[in-house]
Amino acid sequence: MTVVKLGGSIITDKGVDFSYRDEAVRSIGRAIASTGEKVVIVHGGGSFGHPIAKKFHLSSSKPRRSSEGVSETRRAMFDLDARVCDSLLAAGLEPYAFSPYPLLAQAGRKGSAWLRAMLVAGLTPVTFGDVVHSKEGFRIISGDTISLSLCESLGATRCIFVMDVDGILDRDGKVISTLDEEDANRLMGLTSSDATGGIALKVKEALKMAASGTEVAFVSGFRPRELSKALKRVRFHGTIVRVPSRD
Ligand code: ATP
Ligand code: IP8
Repeated sequence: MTVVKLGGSIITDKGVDFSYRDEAVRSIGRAIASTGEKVVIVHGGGSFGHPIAKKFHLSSSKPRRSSEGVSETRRAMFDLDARVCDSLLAAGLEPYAFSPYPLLAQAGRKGSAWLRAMLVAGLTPVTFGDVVHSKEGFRIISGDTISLSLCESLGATRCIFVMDVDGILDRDGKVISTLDEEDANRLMGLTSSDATGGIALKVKEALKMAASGTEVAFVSGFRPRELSKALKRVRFHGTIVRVPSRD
């Protein structure tokens, strides 16, 4: 079972508010469908969720007492989710959209039994970065963090992060084919203007996944053939994460 995180950078143009990339998501959907792999899809906020979250000062790092902007941000995410599901349906998948909140509130493998049942029935569960509430207030939970939780609760073999670039890039813009801890530490210092921490959060969550035994890959959604290869676990153009062995 594989968790696929569709980054906001591939499903939308993050430089243009509310710009959805239908054809890119369809070709990603076709690539997934052609492999026959069991996949849970998580998508990010891109140019739908992030600009609204930013407008209302909602973020993953600082919870806010006020509920201002919560409905608007979720509205944008549900709008984006409907578009993603339409594209996946057109690509031959049977998406089953759900809000991640109840699943996150019910941690552990037991809480995800229904999700497993959906996979067995041939559906493709689809969820997304969301706004959640805890005793400190409202905050954004990134699709990257949700992907980590899902990998843990489902015991996923793999997580594939799909973005608008070919993988994790070095200082010269070249793809790092195998990301080690040193590369990761450097990237974790990078800042981002979006609501959830950009590439730094992604790498942080990827390292946690890899440390608990999930294979992690980064690939471009503009190269659906490479995504198919990553799903089939054959050599692909992109990045894999290597963590030092504990012995
Ligand atoms: P969203 O958070 O909206 O779901 P996403 O998951 O696609 O989007 P981003 O947070 O936008 O992820 O991070 C991916 C972006 O980070 C890429 O579009 C790329 O331009 C940028 N980036 C910055 N530094 C790097 C790097 N060293 N390697 C790869 N991408 C990088
Ligand atoms: O784009 C953020 O999820 P991400 C979701 O995966 C919202 O970090 C609501 C902005």
